[in-house]
Amino acid sequence: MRKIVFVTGNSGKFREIKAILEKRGIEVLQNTDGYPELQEDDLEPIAADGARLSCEKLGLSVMVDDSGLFIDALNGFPGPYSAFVEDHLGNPKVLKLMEDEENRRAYFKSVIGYCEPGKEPLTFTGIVEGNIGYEEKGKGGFGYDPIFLYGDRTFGEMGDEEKNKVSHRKRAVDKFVEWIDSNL
Ligand code: ITT
Repeated sequence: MRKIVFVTGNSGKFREIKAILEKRGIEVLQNTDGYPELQEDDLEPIAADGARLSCEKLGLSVMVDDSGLFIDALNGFPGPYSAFVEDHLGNPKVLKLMEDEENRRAYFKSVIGYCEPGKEPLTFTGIVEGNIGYEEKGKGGFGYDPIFLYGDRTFGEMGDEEKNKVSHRKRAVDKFVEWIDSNL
């Protein structure tokens, strides 16, 4: 079985990627060393840089996932600051910011960065569109899942199996696997 090291401290991301890649015959090993994140508006350079730094440090081929929630009415906030906002404000305060907004549109984006020793990093992007709910619903998933409506249910109400069929992360992983299948 092919193996890949995934550098992340986020157990929700790890659980999802592991389940998605296992179905494609790839075993995922978690490394929690972390890496300093670039401050950028786009996730692609953050993921590429994180993959390159981790690869150089570990001397191994590695993947990372940089992701975030982009809310239309808040001009894309929290976007690249999603982890900080989730940790310091949490879903109730994000809902509060959205209280008077009729435009509930939002999307999740996941960028997988992959780097092999001595090579330039590659990125694979996945997006899923949805809406911000008016209250938290569901106990599944992690992070913003209880406030992200996909159709009439939140990702938090769906559970991993169902979320992993349509999520931004699944869409990014599909592109990554396509690349693996034709290049490795
Ligand atoms: P690593 O960098 O160690 O992988 P992190 O949690 O710091 O973990 P990010 O910098 O990519 O990762 O932050 C992304 C944040 O966006 C994450 O902490 C969640 O709050 C949120 N997020 C990303 N994907 C999500 C998803 O599928 N469901 C809910 N929230 C998500």
